[in-house]
Amino acid sequence: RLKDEIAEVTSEIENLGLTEERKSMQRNKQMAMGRKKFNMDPKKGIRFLIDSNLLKNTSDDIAQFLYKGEGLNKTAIGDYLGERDDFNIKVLHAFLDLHEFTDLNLVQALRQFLWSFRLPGEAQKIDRMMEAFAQRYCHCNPGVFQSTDTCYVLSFAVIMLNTSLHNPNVKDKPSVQRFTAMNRGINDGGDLPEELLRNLYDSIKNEPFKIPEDDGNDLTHTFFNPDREGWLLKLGGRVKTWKRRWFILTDNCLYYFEYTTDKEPRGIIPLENLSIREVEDSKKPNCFELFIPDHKDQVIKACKTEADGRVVEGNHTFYRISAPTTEEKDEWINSIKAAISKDPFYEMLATRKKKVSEKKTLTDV
Ligand code: 4IP
Repeated sequence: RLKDEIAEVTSEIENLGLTEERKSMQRNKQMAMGRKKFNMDPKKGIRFLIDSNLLKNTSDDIAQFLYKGEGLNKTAIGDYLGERDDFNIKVLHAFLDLHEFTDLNLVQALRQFLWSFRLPGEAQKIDRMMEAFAQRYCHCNPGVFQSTDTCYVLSFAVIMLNTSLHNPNVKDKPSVQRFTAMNRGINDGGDLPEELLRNLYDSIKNEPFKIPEDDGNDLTHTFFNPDREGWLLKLGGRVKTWKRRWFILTDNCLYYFEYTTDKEPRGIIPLENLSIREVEDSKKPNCFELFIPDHKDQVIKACKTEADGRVVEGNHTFYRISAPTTEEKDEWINSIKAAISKDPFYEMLATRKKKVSEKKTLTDV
């Protein structure tokens, strides 16, 4: 009987081990799925991991997950940390608390920070992230700068210096003298020690910043082309279906993607000759429209990808787009307006036109 009992207990223990093993396999599977989802759409991925009890719904836990970054795409991390939601901002700060900057100079700290995710392209996101960075740096190194603003301004100066020194398109390379002169008076009116600036300059000159997933759309690009990106709903051209798409505004074009990490856009809308206006839609809130002024039936020059992968011309006489909130609608409208009027060709033409009209009035006189 004893033998039987021992056999029974042994098999029970073995089974227990098996179910534990199965459970952990199941967890790993769920985790891998969560990471995949996160890389395609960070918010959905986090939601999934929380719902599967693999992540606690606290800013600290999520920050840890992003900081470890195992299997996570750094563009997706940057996208999540850059969001303007109060909760995301809390995660951003918790994420920075995990960075240890004590006794690092600003360049060393920036190297660490800029390697932990990929900075998004949108100016406001960059602003929030660099502000959080400056706060953390000053907290770890009290007394180095008069204020976090000084740290913020100098961080940008250093990133710009990196671009100027290492981007082959920038012909005029600043000297250390120019760099120190450019940063005069930034320490709340006073000067920073020359040695500090010289060290930062040398460090950048000797070794450029390493940018994660450098696909040509790096910091250099980011800082010369501040733009906007985010989820929007777009109405179809011939078939009027609303699709959630990830939009990126850059180089005077609007690109839309199915997922944040897609390399190929589903569509490209050059903004040249287009105008933008707010519109009411009976089905969707916060709408705006891109259209050709005075040519309401003309098809807008744009390209799109068909279901079978072919790239063809678009069919839109207008692009109707819905933003998630009124604020985002206003921000998109402003950014697109700025992008349209910032077109260098437009500017050139406008100056010429002005010159011509001035000359014209002179001859008229
Ligand atoms: C499609 O509807 C999508 O809305 C497309 O958007 C849109 O292309 C198509 O417009 C529209 O027919 P279904 O998927 O329901 O068929 P997306 O490409 O973002 O998926 P656009 O030009 O808006 O990209 P037409 O014009 O091809 O019908």
